[in-house]
Amino acid sequence: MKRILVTGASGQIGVELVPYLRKIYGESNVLATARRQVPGIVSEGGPFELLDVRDGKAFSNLVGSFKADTIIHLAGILSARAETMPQESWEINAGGTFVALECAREHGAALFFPSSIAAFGPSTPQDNTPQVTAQRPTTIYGVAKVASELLCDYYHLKFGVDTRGLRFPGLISYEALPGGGTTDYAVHIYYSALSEGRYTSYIGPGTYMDMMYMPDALAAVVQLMEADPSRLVNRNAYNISAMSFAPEDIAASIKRIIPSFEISYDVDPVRQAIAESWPNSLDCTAAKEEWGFAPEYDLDRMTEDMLKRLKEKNV
Ligand code: AKB
Repeated sequence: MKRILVTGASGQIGVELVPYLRKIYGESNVLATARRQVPGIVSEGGPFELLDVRDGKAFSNLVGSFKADTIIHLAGILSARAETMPQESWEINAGGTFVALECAREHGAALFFPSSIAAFGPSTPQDNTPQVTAQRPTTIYGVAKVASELLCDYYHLKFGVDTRGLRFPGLISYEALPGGGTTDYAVHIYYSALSEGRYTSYIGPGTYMDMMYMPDALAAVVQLMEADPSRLVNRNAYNISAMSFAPEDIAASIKRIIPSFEISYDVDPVRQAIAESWPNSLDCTAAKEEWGFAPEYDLDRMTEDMLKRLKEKNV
């Protein structure tokens, strides 16, 4: 990667990935794009352009004028929000990926695609979910992720586009809040622990989902995109996860630092049903063997860092 165009730069991943990439590849070599204005950390540190990923002409013009050799395609609507607007979510999530792939093909660029644990569904084995297994999701977000994984494979096979992807678990970060996801509770809980000393979870006890701290996710994107292509068998997309926990586990981890912290439950049936349709824990062997995936943060280490960083931000 030398000249990188990032879509969805205003989202939870983009807000941190853009500065991370700029540190590695140089400020002027990373073009951040988003549908709306982005926080200063993104817009002031290097080039920024407004872009709706459904607009193929504008997208292609930007890839061409910036001479991008890599597209990091993050733009998308998260799972719970997507259920409230399935048609538009399909256009942005699946349609936007198709446009991004066409731009990659036209300009000879590589493409990174963020798939998700949402690409699995109720008929998938839930524990130690294999890399290659049944993928019949029951959300529009998941359906678009599976379609996009397949499109990425197709563009690689048919046109030789260097497509690579990760199935992200829930991502936890202190820089930007996620919006409209099912795993968002695992971010909100830290904010509430500091501001109110308690948290009411919309996900019920005993509901396990894969998770990862943002620094490990950022490192994984660069590691995968820099990996030797001859070692990449699975490409679209690799299972990755750093931990699997239920709400009571993250609450116990917070209690180690804030002993008075209390969790209660007011389960949201929509997000609970989505969570139950996703795996409990992924098998990440392919990512480890094919490009050396090695996350550093477990639950307690992440909790310590999250609470420290949020305190520094006066949350
Ligand atoms: C969501 O909850 O929608 C996302 C995801 C797991 O893809 N965080």
